[in-house]
Amino acid sequence: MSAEKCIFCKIARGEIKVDPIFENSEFVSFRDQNPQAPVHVLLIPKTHYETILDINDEGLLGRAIQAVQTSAAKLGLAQGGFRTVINTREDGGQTVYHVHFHILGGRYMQWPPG
Ligand code: DGP
Repeated sequence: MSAEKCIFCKIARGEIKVDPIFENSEFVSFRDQNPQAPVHVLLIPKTHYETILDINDEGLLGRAIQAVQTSAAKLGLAQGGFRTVINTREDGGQTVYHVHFHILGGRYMQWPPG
């Protein structure tokens, strides 16, 4: 999927409007359209990487975790906790090929996931 047509690139460029939970020059987080928990937010880098296997910026994942921390705090999840998930390729259940962190909370998360 090219960055031109990628749905999350369109969100990153502001071509598709979302109500951001957190946004800076590098990341934006917004609510998942198909929530799997009372709180379900996606954090994306604005740069297009299909999967985490394609990330060549070694600092990006650390900065992404900082953006997850800020998003979770804004969502009121920091104290009770939450789950962060990155699905990768087919067996990982990835459907949108632009790297994204799921932030799931508002209920107890079972383990193992399905
Ligand atoms: P994954 O299966 O890990 O690739 O998750 C993709 C998620 O993205 C899925 O939970 C649904 C969500 N999603 C797909 N398209 C859109 C969209 O246009 N807007 C929003 N808010 N979420 C989307």
